[in-house]
Amino acid sequence: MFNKILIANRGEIALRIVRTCKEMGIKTVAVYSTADRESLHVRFADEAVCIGAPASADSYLSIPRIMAAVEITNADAIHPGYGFLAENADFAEVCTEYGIKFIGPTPNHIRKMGDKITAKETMIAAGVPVIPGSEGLLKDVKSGLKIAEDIGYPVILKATAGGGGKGMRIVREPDEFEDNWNMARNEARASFGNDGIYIEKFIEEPRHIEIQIAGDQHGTVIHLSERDCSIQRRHQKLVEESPSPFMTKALRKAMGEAAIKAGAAINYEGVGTVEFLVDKYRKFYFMEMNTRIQVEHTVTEEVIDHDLIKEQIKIAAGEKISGKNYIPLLHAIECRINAEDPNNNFRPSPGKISSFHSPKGHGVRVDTHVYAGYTIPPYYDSMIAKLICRAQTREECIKKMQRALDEFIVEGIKTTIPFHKKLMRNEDFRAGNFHTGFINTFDYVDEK
Ligand code: MV4
Repeated sequence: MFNKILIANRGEIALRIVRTCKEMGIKTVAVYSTADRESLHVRFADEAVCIGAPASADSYLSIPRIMAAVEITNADAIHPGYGFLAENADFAEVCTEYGIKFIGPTPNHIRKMGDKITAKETMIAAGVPVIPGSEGLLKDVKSGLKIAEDIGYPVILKATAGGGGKGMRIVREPDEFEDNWNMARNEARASFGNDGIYIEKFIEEPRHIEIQIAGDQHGTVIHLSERDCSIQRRHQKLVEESPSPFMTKALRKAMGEAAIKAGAAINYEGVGTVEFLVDKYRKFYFMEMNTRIQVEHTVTEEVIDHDLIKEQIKIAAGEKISGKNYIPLLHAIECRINAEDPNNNFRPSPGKISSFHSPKGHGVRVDTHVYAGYTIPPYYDSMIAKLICRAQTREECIKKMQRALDEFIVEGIKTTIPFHKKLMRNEDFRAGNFHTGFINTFDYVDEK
């Protein structure tokens, strides 16, 4: 087992990792930018090293600065958290060259899944269902039009370097093809420096359901059930839950098996997530694989009663996983509390938190690095806390979430708490009747 883990991240996830390390008897090193001196991840780690200026490029994204912190603290492993360098294959490679264990998959796994066309080809070879579309990149408008004709409109153009919706265009008829093709290419080139585009049948009103998997260094891959992440706004998840209200026993079995196939095909090491689109007929299609721990891993932890960060660390240290798959024992929902103004297009609302009271009680979990008197810096993402509730049933879980949201007091800044209160009262949400377009039809206006 590791002696000392350096956490190459900030905020709630850095604190989340510190907590598990403490429980495992592993020493921790926090790194922080000058904007993050007062964050709880810095306070609770055994050691802390300032690695630079607030801008991510000068601190949390700077490989040389992080490796310097590893060297002076003598850490033997790095946990990258999510975001920043978590899916940077070059960083994982540098770690290996330094003899430092990167807690996550190999550089090869990261590269394979980071390029969407390569990921899709790998899934086809593994026998995982994928969305009908082009084989590989589109060569030109003419061949694109031909494929669109074959698979039938509407179609969607996607950037192979993409993710998060950038470089994505829906095309509803042949007349619109060329303009959308040009826009997708330009956006992809500007965002990723790679204008490779592929085409797929557009799935109408899908659900986003993802399967958590884990693979060890001995070839075992398991799944840990699903999360429904259909409640998103502009490709930012707002609410996640497990089990999915759309799930059936048969669908979970089929999706679980497909996710295991996906992981086994690449000999996956670490925890990862296989994302699927599920249509209204419960047909499911591989979309992407995330090779990191995700923000919403907590809902899985709550429903299967397992610490996923601990699993990551044990896998990285070479331990075997049991080989058994997991099904949800309870229901859990996570609401992301962001420093954003939901009345103002979710505009970021950084600043000083004048008062902060976190909900408590049975079945309520709050993961956060903030507190009363803390100033949210404007440089990073706006998530300041995750509120996770769990109960025996979805109905009880929603009631508990409503109670917990009512108890959650954050003053001095705007937050997404009122948005979540309204969502929890929505009839369609309560009935489990929603898809990825739900938020576009849910118009949030303030309570008062
Ligand atoms: C799709 C799709 C419909 N059909 N692909 C959005 C982000 C990117 N990772 C893939 N995305 C989508 N791909 C086909 N063939 C609809 C989306 C999509 C979406 C997916 C998951 C969660 C939210 C979404 C919101 C809009 C569009």
